[in-house]
Amino acid sequence: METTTRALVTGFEPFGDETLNPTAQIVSQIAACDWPGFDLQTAVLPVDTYVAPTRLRDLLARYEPHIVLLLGLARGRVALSLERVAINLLNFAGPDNAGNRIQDQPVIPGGPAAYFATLPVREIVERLRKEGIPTEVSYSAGTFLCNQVFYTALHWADQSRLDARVGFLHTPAAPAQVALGDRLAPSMALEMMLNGVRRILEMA
Ligand code: PCA
Repeated sequence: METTTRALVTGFEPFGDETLNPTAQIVSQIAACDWPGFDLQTAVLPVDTYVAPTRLRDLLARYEPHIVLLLGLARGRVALSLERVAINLLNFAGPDNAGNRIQDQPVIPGGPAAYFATLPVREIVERLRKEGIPTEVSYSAGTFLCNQVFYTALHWADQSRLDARVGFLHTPAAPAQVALGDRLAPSMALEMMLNGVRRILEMA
């Protein structure tokens, strides 16, 4: 019998003073690829602390994915960073795109302090590095939108008992966004980031 793996991959729109978000580009390229054996859904989430989790919960409820891979930009990271843990804390350094500033609030009131990623993080990171893609395990997804949607998805997986594999990948900036801007930062070619995401989905 043929089995299909339902996978949800999300990225984010640009935020703060970023002119682009490579994760939105990765998601649109992933959506355009052929995925034999996968039923793949993609979305680009708004950087809005109220709208993003609502949109994500809708997608999760509608598709009941087996794999959830959330992507976000983390300018300054030197490699693809696969996050190990999501914490139940929102504490923004600046406003989100709707102007919301949140300090010391839980993602889910009454939820556990943290959830661990349910992807095989260590194995994936080691494999990607062997394949020539700079990748690291990260132990903090921050306290902004990325951590918020990661926690939201892990909470959903825990509550729904669907045994979904949920992970979050932070990416460095794309070369174009640092080359043309005033602030230099490490960057990675979009093509390589795309390959990394593809391999993570295959391994998940
Ligand atoms: N990165 C931000 C939110 C959106 C994004 O791409 C973060 O790391 O929280």
